[in-house]
Amino acid sequence: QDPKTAWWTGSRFGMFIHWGLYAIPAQGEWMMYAQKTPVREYEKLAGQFNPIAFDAKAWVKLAKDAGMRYIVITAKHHDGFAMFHSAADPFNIVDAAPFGRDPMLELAEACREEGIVLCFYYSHVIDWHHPHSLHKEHNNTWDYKLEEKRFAEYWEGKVKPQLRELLTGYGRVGLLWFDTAGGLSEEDSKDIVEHVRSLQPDCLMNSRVSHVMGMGDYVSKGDNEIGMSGEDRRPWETPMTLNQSWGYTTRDQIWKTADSLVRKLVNVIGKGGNLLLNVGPTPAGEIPELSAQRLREVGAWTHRNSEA
Ligand code: FUL
Repeated sequence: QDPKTAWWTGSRFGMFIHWGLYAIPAQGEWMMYAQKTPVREYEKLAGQFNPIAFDAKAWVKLAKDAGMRYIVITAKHHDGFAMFHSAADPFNIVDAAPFGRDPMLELAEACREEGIVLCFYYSHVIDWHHPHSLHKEHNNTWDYKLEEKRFAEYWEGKVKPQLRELLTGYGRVGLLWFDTAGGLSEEDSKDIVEHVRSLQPDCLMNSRVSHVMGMGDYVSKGDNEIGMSGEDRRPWETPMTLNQSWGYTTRDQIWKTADSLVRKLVNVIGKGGNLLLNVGPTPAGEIPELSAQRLREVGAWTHRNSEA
């Protein structure tokens, strides 16, 4: 057992939070891409984003009640909007939205008080807002031309500076959850891993940091996929949603029951993995009551059975 990953493998159960501008149209976090929304149009959502009901303490308390030990929240998803104050790009919640608060700072403080480990999701390759991000397939081709891409401008000008901000301004970051690395070169993959290590040597990284085999400190399974194959002994985690989408949506009302969630949790833990269970907060900043209720039910079951 690697001492660096011990806190994480011992945690077993974490809260995943997909929260961003995409909560406003409420059609999931891929909406911008699916509808080819022009950047100038999408930016208008920031002008409306004012989640005044956001209460970091309440979210952390809910995670705790559910029996979760760490929180992974979208600091930046594929739409490129930073949910933290960023000097590297004004397209962020403090500079571009009327809200004017940095929810990541508030969460960091609430987590510290409650002994929950705060972690950040960061979409390092897909970024539909930035003119120079470049992914293998999912690019913003309605605003930008592929042949005009200068990837280094995105990498050095946004990704690395923003990671530096996240790793220097919020205290200890338990792990960085990277995603959809399609097309990232081996050289850039190593570069980002070294960058993170130089800033917080103990911060873990998931395997989605790169498609180059064996990178990352643990294996992120496919979405909702449980278990490792063969004799692979690396630590692993299943990311799972309560319904069928990650970002808040009013369309998807197919919810897993508390009973089914408990079985999935036991299944994952029994096979030696971690479960990262997702909630999608509303544009007002609240975790939908039905999701909160499910998590509390799972927590109640866990508490009952750990006392017995
Ligand atoms: C996927 C992303 O594209 C989804 O939007 C979501 O974040 C999921 C956890 O990972 O690869």
